[in-house]
Amino acid sequence: MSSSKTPIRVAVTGAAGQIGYALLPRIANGDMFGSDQPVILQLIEIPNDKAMAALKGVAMELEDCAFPLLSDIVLTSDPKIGFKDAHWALLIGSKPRGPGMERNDLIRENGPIFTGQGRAIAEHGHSSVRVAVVGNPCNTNCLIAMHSAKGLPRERFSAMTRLDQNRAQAQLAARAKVPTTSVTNTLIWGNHSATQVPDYKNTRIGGKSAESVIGDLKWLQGEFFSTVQQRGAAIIQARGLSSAASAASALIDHVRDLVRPTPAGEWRSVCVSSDGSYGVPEGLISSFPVRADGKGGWSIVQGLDLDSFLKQRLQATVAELAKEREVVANLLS
Ligand code: NAX
Repeated sequence: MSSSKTPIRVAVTGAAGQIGYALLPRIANGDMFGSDQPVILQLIEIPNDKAMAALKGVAMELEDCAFPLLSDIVLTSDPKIGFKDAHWALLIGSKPRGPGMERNDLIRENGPIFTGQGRAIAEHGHSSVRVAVVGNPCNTNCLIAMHSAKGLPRERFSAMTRLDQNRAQAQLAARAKVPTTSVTNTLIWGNHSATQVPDYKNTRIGGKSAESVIGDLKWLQGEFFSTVQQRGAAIIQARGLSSAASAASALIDHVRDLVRPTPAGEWRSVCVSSDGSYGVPEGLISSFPVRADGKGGWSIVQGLDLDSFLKQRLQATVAELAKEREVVANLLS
């Protein structure tokens, strides 16, 4: 298949990592931007021989797939080159948590990566560039990149809770013994962390509240909550490695659904800069029910009701986000 469309330039950091390996063939196959939309992959890794050799190997495999939509591949460790004219910047690369490292240490270690990348995206990206952050802690890394990308509107930045949404959708479908397609408007609030809040009240099964269809509040507030919150750890336990195929698939969903208009009456879980909705302090990158307009804009769905359990959990996850913001306050000037 050939296409007369101008290629979309997609910059991907951490491209030689696990998620990159599962993600890049799917972008090149048209899963993210459509089956008639050519892409140029601009792959960014750290400047060390091992990482760059691995990146070269990934590029060789992409070539060997002979994807009709893959117009070009750029390999670099220089963010200026990697983000040049990029329409989308997918920030996946970050340092993993080392032995004995606390969450705050990880936040401090990774922060500077996202200041540099935020600046480079603003300076070298396409004037319409949009950014999706996956590298953890993704909400706070996104906050740092957003603050560092001087001149870029806040609306261009998002972080990913789509994997959590998809996990919650699968758990509810299994419990209700329905196909995953019967579970709609699945909603995650707050931080992409163990404090995240899967909302059983506003998520629907067959058009009705999941709470009423499942009919077991104890399960929803107990096992359902902890399964979704701890799913990442359970995958590591089982596989010896963190989620990669499902994370890549979620990122495909995340970007695709920000590009296309959201169907009437629906929303998707996306971490965006808060405007104060639902009591989330202004400026925090928190997961909300989001609708996309298909023209690059989005809005937070208003007026959803939460019960006292969900409200209290939302406060706790937002308090965690506020604390993370304090830890990196020096990077947000
Ligand atoms: P890997 O360790 O397999 O790959 C990370 C890659 O990033 C490595 O190749 C490394 O060299 C590269 N890298 C590190 N710093 C970089 C920099 N400054 N510029 C460019 N590249 C850089 O990790 P992987 O399993 O692919 O996971 C990547 C990130 O996604 C991790 O931070 C992980 O915690 C996070 N995740 C986020 C999820 C989410 O839902 N938001 C879910 C999956 C995943 O856990």
